[in-house]
Amino acid sequence: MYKALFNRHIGISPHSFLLPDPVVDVGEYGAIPTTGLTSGHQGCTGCGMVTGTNQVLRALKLTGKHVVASIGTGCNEVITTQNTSCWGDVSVDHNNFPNTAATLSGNIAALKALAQAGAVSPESTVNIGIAGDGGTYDIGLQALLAWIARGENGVYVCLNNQAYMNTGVQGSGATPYGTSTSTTPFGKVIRGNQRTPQYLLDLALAAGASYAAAACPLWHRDLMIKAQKAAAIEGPCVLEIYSVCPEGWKSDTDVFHEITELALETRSWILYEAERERKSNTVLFTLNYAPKKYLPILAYLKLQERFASMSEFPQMVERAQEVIEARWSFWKPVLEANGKEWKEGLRAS
Ligand SMILES: Cc1ncc(C[n+]2csc(CCOP(=O)(O)OP(=O)(O)O)c2C)c(N)n1
Ligand code: SF4
Ligand SMILES: [Mg+2]
Repeated sequence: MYKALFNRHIGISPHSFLLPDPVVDVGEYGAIPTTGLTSGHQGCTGCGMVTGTNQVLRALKLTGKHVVASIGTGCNEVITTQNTSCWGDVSVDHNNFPNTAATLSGNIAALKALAQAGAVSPESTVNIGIAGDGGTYDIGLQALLAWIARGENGVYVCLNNQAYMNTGVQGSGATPYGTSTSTTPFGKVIRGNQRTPQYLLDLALAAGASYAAAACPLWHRDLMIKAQKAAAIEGPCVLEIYSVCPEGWKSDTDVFHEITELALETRSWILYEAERERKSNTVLFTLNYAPKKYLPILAYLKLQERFASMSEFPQMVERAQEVIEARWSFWKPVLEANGKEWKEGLRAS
């Protein structure tokens, strides 16, 4: 196990104690001189993972390196490769559903061999793997943990839309408690998903990741800083991106912004990063955003049909709130150190 330390400062920073120089901060409204996916993708209107992928690619290209991506089966791959590739100048391989981290590893090995042969400079490329939550939390977890254990340099991106969307909304290890999915339907006897979600970044840090961070496309500046840090920090780095999915969440296509804000204000999604100092095996945790409103979870559930039936059962809403409070309690030392009010036992509605 590692020793956990907290950064007293709450907020976004392009600095990392693991890097000699800050990464590029694109600012609030700055023009970004790089490109993401090219036109022609088939994502649904309001799909969060298209924006997330664009921001990752644009951020990585800011480093001036060539991006080599292993993309796992799932919506992100299907919507970008059906008719024609939307990956532009990114070198892409589409791998099997469980294999993203294994093929990422293969690309890293290939690059090493090319560098030894003098064909490329090892610094000229950044290797990434991109997969959904089903491909990461469930079927691809073994490959991911093994890749982290090997300690290779690269970035693993999980586009988390909290279910297997591409094949009809089956529940995954990242599906929230109470969600109605096709494998966890909301019925009279069993009411939606009875399990609470696992947390990828906990698993990645336990396995030895150098850097682990949670981001969302609404906060593009934070996301792009984190992607660059993940590319620059030595060793395996994991970035998890909150990915709104109107199709699977049964939400309107134009409330991307509102849903994400509610996720942050209810603390359903926490923006944070963790950097590991290997010699002392210490992990420094930084909270990047403390909610202004501390809204109850019910506010988040209301905009999404997938939670509609659950909202009618107060004891389930209470349970969902407890899950959030338990997770949020980790940050208590930082909030107290900043003189912020600690909202113990917030009511669920
Ligand atoms: C070995 C294997 N099992 C099942 C499938 C079918 N399959 C393709 S995509 C997918 C769901 C992907 O879910 P997730 O990784 O969460 O990505 P999302 O579509 O939600 O973005 C499944 C089950 C497959 N391609 N390969
Ligand atoms: S089903 Fe969801 S994740 Fe897939 S393309 Fe549509 S909105 Fe995006
Ligand atoms: Mg998914």
